[in-house]
Amino acid sequence: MKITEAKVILSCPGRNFVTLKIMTDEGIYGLGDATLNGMEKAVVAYLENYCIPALIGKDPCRIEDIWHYFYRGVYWLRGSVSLTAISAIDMALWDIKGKSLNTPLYNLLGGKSRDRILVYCHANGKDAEETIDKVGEKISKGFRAVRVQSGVPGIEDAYGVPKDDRPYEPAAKGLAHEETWDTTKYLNFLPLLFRKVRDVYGENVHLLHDAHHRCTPVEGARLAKELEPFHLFWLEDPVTGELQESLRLIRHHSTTPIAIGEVYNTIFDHTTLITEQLIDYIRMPLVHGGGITHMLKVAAMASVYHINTGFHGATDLSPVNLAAALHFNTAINNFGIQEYMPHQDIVHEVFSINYRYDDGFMFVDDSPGIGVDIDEKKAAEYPYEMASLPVNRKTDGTIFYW
Ligand code: CS2
Ligand code: MG
Repeated sequence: MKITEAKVILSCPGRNFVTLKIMTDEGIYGLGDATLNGMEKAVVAYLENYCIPALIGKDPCRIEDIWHYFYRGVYWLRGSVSLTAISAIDMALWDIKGKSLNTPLYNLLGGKSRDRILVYCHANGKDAEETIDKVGEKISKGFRAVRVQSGVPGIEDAYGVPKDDRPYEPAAKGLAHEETWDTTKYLNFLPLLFRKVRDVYGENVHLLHDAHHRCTPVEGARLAKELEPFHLFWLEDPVTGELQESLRLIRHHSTTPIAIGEVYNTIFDHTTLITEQLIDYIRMPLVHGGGITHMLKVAAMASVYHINTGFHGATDLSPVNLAAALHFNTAINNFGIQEYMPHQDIVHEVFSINYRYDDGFMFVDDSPGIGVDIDEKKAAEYPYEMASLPVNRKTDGTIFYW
């Protein structure tokens, strides 16, 4: 089999998505998610100008070799843009392989280790009261695990809380708008919030929280310690993961499970975290983490250190990524949990999906390959609209992590 053509489909059904389509001389094609929220056109440019010309003529069955061609074969290693492009190529090649063998992707990864995938949803409100109500709404919909984010008194822009009733989408049209942040107010508020949530709903629901890179190591250690009595399923991104050893301080002070890595893009971002068991869940998703080929290696290394997966699954990762993630989660032993933010209905005008949610779990069907398709004609009806993630400043004006 030979790759004869490949194209990038950039479409904006409610938000921007980048999809790579690789075609072969046997009429089989594969899809890969190449979406990088707020940087979409950088990935498009890299794929169109550098990757696709090099793909033409290659044998799509040589997945491992092609992965290394675009990783080790490229002098300038790593980075979100290049790894998102490699991830899309890898997903598309696995999709082709599954279709050519007429078998679902999970069968190529060792077959089923489970029949249903535990997911967590988002509950967020402008204040503690509204957030607590939202948690109850999600529990009533069968969710066993709920991520709890809330507005914080005295902070204008808390992460993860939409400003209106529309679904939460952090990237706003045009250039980045600026937000302000106050860690002290956040740290003083959060334990009170989780005390209230546990008082109302008890211990029989998994609670998660995303600190979204907003603490210093000692602040992260304080937060993890003060949340210990509320038995979180995980505290996510307590600190920025750039300095892996900064997680040692948090680990030293708390047994609150830690999840990190949605902004990572290779196994090398994790080596200290894994070998020193500084984390409990790996968040790096297929679309930004080198695809199936690389994530198999990351998951295998993590399994030796009792670390499970917990894939990022926000709505700025496309249905192609979500379906591939569900296959991956179906097959590997050290699966932890999958983030599930349902895409808006308009997205399903462009992408036909092969997965469903039911009573706290997700299920992917037995369609060959990944199992998602894209309607290119429909995709063309939603042209790209530039959108940017916010830029964050502390209240004194200092640029900070968003
Ligand atoms: C968040 C994301 O889902 C999460 O855990 O960290 O919503 C993240 O803010 C967005 O994916 C950024 O595009
Ligand atoms: Mg996150």
